[in-house]
Amino acid sequence: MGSYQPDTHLSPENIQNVKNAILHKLVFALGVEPREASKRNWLNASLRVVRDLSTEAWLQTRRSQAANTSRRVYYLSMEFLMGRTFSNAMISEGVYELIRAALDELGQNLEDIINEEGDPGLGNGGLGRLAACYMDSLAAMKIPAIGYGIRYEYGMFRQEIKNGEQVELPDYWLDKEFAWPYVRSSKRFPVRFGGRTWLEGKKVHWQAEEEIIAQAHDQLIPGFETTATNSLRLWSAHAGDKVFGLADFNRGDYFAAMSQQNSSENVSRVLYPDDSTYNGRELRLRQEYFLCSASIQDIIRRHEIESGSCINLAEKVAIHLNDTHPTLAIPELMRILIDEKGYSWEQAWNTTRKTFFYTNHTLMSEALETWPVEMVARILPRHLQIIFDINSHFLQEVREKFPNDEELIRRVSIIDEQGDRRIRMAWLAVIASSKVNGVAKIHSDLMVESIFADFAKIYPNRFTNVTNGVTPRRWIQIANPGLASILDKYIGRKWRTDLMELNKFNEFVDNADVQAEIAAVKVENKRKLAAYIEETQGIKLNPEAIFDVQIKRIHKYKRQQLNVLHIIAHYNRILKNPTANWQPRVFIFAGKAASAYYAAKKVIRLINDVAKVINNDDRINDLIKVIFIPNYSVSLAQLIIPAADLSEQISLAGTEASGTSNMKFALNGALTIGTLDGANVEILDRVGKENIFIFGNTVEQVEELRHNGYSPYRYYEQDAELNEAISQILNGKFSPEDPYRYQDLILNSGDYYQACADFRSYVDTQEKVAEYFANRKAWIRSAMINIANMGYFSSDRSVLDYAKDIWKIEPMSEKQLAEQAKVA
Ligand code: GL2
Repeated sequence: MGSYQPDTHLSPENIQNVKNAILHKLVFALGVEPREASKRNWLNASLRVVRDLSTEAWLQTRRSQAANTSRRVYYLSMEFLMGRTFSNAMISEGVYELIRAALDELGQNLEDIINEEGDPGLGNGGLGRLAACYMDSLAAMKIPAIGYGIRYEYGMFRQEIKNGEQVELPDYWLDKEFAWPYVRSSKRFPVRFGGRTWLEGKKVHWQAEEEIIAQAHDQLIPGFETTATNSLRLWSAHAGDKVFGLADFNRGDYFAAMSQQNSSENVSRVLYPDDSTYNGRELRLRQEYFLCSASIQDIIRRHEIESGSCINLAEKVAIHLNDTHPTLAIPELMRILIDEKGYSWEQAWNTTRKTFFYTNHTLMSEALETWPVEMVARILPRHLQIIFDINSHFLQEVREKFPNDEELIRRVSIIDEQGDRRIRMAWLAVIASSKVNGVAKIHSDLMVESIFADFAKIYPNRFTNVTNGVTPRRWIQIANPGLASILDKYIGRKWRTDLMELNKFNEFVDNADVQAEIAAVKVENKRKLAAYIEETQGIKLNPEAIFDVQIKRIHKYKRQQLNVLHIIAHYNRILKNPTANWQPRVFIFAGKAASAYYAAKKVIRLINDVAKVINNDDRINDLIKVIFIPNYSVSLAQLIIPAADLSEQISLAGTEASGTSNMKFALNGALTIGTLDGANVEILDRVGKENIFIFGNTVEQVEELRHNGYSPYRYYEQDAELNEAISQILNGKFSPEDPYRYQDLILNSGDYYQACADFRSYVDTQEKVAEYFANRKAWIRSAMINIANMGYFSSDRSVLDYAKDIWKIEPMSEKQLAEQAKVA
């Protein structure tokens, strides 16, 4: 194999070569004749061509990593929301225009082919998408990394809206051929469950009752314009021969035996559709262990090949836990080191402690994972013993540091002894990790003041912050090519891998010509979105209107209800004074509700009911449109975000750990209306208060209200507009066919997230938004200031922070990568 130096110039010869390569894949990899090929065939043939380039770079990267003494990070996550692969791979390899030209000559349109790709929903929302941005940035920044996750057969459900209500349909994404991953038939690991343990001398034996095979599927993660290429390894579950109920088989009961096989394979069947909430089902525990066990076995295997033994594991291996979901990796590593490699407890614990790192993504109590001791005893008996041992060593240490404080011991014990005994996974993750971080400054501060306050006393140096980021390749270059070319023209191309370069755009914010270009791209993006909405819903939108957008999971704490209350109040105002100089607005929503989350599903219905009434009210003269875009996904986000004027980030202060769409919107020139929550606070710091609309109570005010016994009725009684809007909902104005439909929303649910308390300030701030938008030049200037000052929110910066301050990993150099070019 030669060196990895593809010639990507747009010469006739190169175009011809790419054409030949695509045709070759079409015929010999897919077995399809060109004249019969479907769009999907063309997509898969082209994907294969790009994959060949990435594969060479990937093999070279692997040789460089093996030759290098550096540490590697393993990123364990139950969710990876990758989005489509094709565009990203083409821009990484620098062949976008070449492939476009080749396909063009083959009579195919690149955009059509790109849109043919599915969008695997192997994640719920922010947490899974963050993992995907980090995979992209780790490769671009040349940090040696491997992601580990589960290849769910069914991803996030497909959402349809029927009569205004969410309907969930299965998302069997594997039915569409997807030519990017490699199936690694030689990378298979047994994962065991159940059974019993016993002691023989000092050695513990575990006789499991069931064994499943974890099979690796690798996706290459090409770094942008670098040789560095990482991988994402996803596991699928297969019944090995050991799961066959032997007794049933011997009795000739093939069907009973096979149903056992099906139940084993359930482990990788479907993603749990819960976002920021915890759902303690046994299958989920099995999924979590499945990911952890397969990944830890693979990590140890690779390390032993590269280093000869396990001895220096902690020097070479950093394992990152994306939330507590993969925390069982801790007892799994302990088990292998002690039971299989013969380590003493102390040796194993020393290694483990130095190897793990943990990110906390939410403070909300309903998201904190705890597992019943009884369930873990049944499914993972050996791991339970190890967790008990870790706990007793830890409590011993605490007793020495803080004698005579049994209250403290009760609070920090990994085992919650109240009620049914439960294992607190976050405690285990904190105790076994060298560093624990939150995901935005305010969140990390609150984390050590609230849930981890006791641990911050015990381990003062353990806690830190790494503010989230997003990848500029996907979220500007691919999602918003118009903006990308303006940036290229005025500040050069380097922003793609050094987003702080955007600062240079500050020079142009008063330049009328550049303002006009930015305004034109925004309107163009709005037209594109409007065309999609007209095509899918038959509703025509005015591209001059304010596009006011809230797209994210539907959750009470994110307060879509507050947005709806404003829409209704705005509607009432227009009806009372129809001839005033109103700014036309389009309110756009998208997002899924967890299938068992009753209140969130009701909010979707409310949005659609309100939309029906307002969109069909002629008196409004199209001054308001309310749109719910079904089946939100990464691809839809790429279409919607560049078209937004106003970004709704209106969670109750103290509840949204960071948010990442807030970053994507601002980066694409939307102004934010938001609370002092999550990363909004840091966006404010960077864009300045003149260029963002902050409203609502602060964390301290929220706490105080709660402390004094919050009551929504006070606001309802005192604020006439709020009163009118809520009364209309409660009286069935928007659901005349079922007037009591919303009796249990808002007031009667206690308004835990204080929408009523923030209503006045929200509505007044929305009025300022409309006034400001009327002055289009000032608005565009603010949009440009947002773009120019968002450099900090690149996920490249985030992963470099992790590498330097947390994992202690040096990125590789182009030179190191080049040294391995001619080996193999
Ligand atoms: C989340 C947080 O809710 C969100 O604010 C944050 O941006 C992301 C990524 O850090 O993590 N936590 C969580 O459990 N989900 C999130 O999106 N699902």
